[in-house]
Amino acid sequence: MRIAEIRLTPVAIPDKPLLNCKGVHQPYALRTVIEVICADGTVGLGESYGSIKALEGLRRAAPALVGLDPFHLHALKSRVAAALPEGGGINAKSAVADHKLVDVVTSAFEVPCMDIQGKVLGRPVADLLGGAVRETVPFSAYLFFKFGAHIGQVEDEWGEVLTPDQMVGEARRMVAAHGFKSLKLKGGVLHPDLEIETMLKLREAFPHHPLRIDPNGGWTVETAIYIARKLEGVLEYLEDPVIGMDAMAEVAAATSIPLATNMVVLEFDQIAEAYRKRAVKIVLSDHHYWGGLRASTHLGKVCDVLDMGVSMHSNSHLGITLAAMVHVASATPNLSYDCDTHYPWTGTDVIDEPFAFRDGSLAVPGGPGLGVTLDRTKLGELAAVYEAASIRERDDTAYMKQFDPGYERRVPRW
Ligand code: GKR
Ligand code: MG
Repeated sequence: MRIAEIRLTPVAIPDKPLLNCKGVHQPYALRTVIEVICADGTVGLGESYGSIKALEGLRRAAPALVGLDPFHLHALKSRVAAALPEGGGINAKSAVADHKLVDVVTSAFEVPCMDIQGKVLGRPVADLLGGAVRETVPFSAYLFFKFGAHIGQVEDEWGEVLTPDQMVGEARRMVAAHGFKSLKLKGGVLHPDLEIETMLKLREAFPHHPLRIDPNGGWTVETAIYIARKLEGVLEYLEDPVIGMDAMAEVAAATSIPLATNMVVLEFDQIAEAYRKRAVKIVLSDHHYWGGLRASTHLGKVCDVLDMGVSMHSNSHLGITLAAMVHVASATPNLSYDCDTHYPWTGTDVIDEPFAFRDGSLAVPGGPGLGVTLDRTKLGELAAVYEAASIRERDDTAYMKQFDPGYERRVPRW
């Protein structure tokens, strides 16, 4: 069995004006839909980032994979590494963390290869990862402060969310619509006292939901310790309160709340330092940059050995990514936290049967492979949106400046 052709389709997904410590989401989030086609006609699906560097890396590596056996995943990685000798990172300058191109591209092609393997064997991808240890995978409601409308557009269905009470309203709607059993707030947006008030109001409104807040390193060590003291006993975990391993270690030493990260531990090489410095108690996995689905289960094992927890990170994404997330989460035994997902904000998809959360969870697709099929009409529509859009790179700060010309990117902000 050999790979005969690879199709890469950049798409633009309509997004909401969601706020974070670096600015606001642009009207579109960019992704790339990947189709790996074997000589016998079997097609594997994948999804990855749509930013310029990621897309260029995918385009440069794809020809090197023609002729590869989709079961040969070590060879896949070496071919990708050979095709991208200068490696480097994929993120735009405005980002605060970077992801290695070779890992990102390897992962992007590993998923469709595993989809193919599953189709050939008649088994779900979860079975290729050791088998599902849970039939359903729970997700948390990903809450964002937000503007009511994009520039030049009418107000969206969520309206403006810029106060603690409005945030409780957003959470109620999210939970009512999808049944989520835990809540994660994207913080670092409002003044710290308002974000503390928000968490306390969420606690009051949802007494039994585990709560998390993630300001993406938007706080100084001093601010983070102040906030942690006010939220002792309230949070399940505190995600990336500050930037840098040493700063995380300082905050960790000052609070009993476990610290989680998708910003200081992004690669296997960084785990030892985080462990030594006791900087982090929970690592967020994400198959898009950890090197793939198998690498994500390896991360689970490493964390298990080090007595660290595993949760799952998300960026704006479509259903192909969500399918992969569900398979790998189901097959990572110690992934004991509800996974993040931006899916409820996406509102559109390229798969024939978009996912619907039940009690905040998704059932592991029965397969074979990822268990999802491509809606070509939708793919064509979102590809046309990409072609027509002027956005080629995520830049939350530049877009924020259109709302507020005096806005400056400051990390930490508070
Ligand atoms: O969508 O604004 C966002 C998030 O801030 C995202 O970019 C982060 O990567 O969700 C992510 C996180 O947990 O840090
Ligand atoms: Mg995070």
